[in-house]
Amino acid sequence: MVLLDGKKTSADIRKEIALEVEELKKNNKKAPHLVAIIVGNNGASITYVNAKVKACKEVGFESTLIELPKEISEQELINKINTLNNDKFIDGFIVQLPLPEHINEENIIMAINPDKDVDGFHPTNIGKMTLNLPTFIPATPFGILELLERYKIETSGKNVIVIGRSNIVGTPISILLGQKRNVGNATVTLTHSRTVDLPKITKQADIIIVALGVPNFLKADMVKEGVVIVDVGITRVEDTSKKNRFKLIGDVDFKEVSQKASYITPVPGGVGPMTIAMLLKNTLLACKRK
Ligand code: BQF
Repeated sequence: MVLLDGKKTSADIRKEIALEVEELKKNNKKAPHLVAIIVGNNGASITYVNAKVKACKEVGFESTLIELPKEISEQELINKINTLNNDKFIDGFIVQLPLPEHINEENIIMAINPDKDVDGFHPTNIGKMTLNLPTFIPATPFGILELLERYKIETSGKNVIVIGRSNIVGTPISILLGQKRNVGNATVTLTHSRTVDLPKITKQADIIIVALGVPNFLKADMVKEGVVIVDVGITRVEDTSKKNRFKLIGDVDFKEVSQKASYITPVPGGVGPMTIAMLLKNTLLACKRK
């Protein structure tokens, strides 16, 4: 079994980006500038957004964190987004999800200028992605493609099973891996809560991508020998022995499944760090496109 080491791979990518930023600066060009908006004080969201700001610093990007109160109205948030849309010093921005109940996420995503939508969540960008046109690929699926590429895992002609149909992971990765592209040309099956006899399907898979949010969901008796496993799950559970009081649990029963897998991502240190690295890649791309 080979570990798909997202921690190391993402560090390699950050180093590559840092070199490109140095080049930009040498040529008297501005460093990429990412803005992150966070609404309210959800603990996990704060951790994620801080990780993104820290990663920006590390590669030499400008970054700005905009913290807004949880009571902010949808219209006020849209006004803030419009200011960022029109600010020529900002290359890209993200609105950290999830948002408070009273704000409609769809309306917020649609307010973002697609050219600054480095999360790649705007319908225009999802449409472009689906048509295999140049765009911002959502960071988590982008990170999965990059991880498979760097470990030289063949996807062409392979049987890929995706578990979970979210807009952010399951749906886009199933579209991407079926496309005619470098890491692609797979035969993809997208499974979800209405899927009948999931183990029968997963046992046929060469590659399984699990993005469900159910800790330890995928068990050894659901997979075949030699399978490639990508675990996107990251459920935070309290752990008083940890200095940050939390541990992360994946959707895959790693102890069991790693015995049968040829390649497998760990949690933490698998897809998570790749997500952050690919957000940086999209921000660099947004800057270069201008
Ligand atoms: C790691 C996210 C659910 C909902 C909204 C490194 C991250 C996670 C894990 C991280 C995630 C998950 C992010 C690890 C960003 C990934 O070492 O395993 C980094 O920061 N992520 C997010 O911004 O919003 C989410 C998951």
